Amino acid sequence: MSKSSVIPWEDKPADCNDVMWRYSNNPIIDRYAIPSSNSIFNSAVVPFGDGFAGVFRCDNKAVQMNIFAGFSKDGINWDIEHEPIVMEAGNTTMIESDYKYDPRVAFIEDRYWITWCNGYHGPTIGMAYTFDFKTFHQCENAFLPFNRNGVLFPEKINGKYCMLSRPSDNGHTPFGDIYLSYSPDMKYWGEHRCVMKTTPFEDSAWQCLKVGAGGVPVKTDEGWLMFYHGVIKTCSGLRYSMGAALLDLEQPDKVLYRTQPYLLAPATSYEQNGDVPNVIFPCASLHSDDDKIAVYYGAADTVVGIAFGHISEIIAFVKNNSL
Ligand code: BMA
Repeated sequence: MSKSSVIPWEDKPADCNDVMWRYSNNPIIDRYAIPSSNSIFNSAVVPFGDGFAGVFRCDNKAVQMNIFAGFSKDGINWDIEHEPIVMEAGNTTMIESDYKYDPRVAFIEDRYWITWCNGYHGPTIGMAYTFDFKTFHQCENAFLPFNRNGVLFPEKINGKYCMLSRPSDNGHTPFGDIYLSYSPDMKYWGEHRCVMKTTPFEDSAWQCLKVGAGGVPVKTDEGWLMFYHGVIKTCSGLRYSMGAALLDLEQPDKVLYRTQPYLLAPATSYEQNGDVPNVIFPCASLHSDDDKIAVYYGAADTVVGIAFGHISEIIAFVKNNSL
């Protein structure tokens, strides 16, 4: 993701002992922000023009899942289109999609690439590019079903495009590890490598059932900073929290460090209550050139929130609290 110097920001509250903290006006996007929506959550934003653009997961009142473009001057107040994105043909003539959800957006070279969970005989990774967030060109799905959480790196590594993903099943998958795949052309994906698996329950239970990549990894001197979600199965259902890992810059399937404690777990009313309680699901971040980062996350499958941190402090935390 390209850098933006003015990102949403709020200083850490004096009484906060954690490395990341929530925006005091969370949630920033209400579930009914557009007329058709039942919920707006797991969504992605990027710097665009003199402000920001985004792709939003809006489930409608029939609870059909689709993705919508949106624009913002400040990254906090968003105008989301009232109609879902309509795709034109990209590198394929086949544009099949029973549903679309959980988008990510990566600016690579000259355009914005959107990846999402695409309904094609079950969930897999859909791909499209846009230059302007008005016209979108849908490309071949990256993988066979079933797969979710496809997240592109913002640049080629060793001459190839790279994507994280999480092979899954057709339902509420009871497993999930993060893999990496390479492509010469954004169409054919291979050289699949395992990056990161779930943890033993006794080591770090919040991430013992499944893990999945969050937003586009952020390049730092210490490695690719990748936020991710981790899931535990509790007596009353699944609980989704956020952690972070540092991946090797040249060989990103190599995990250098990875959080044992979470960075953010459901604790506020909008994270604990909603259509799916107890979910923090990061899908994007904005970072500045002065060490600030704002992570955008879906809360309780209902609304969107932001959490802030200083990149250097997050890196130190990941290194000092690594599994
Ligand atoms: C996952 C996906 C996400 C959702 C999460 C919690 O399997 O469906 O979109 O946020 O479950 O319900």
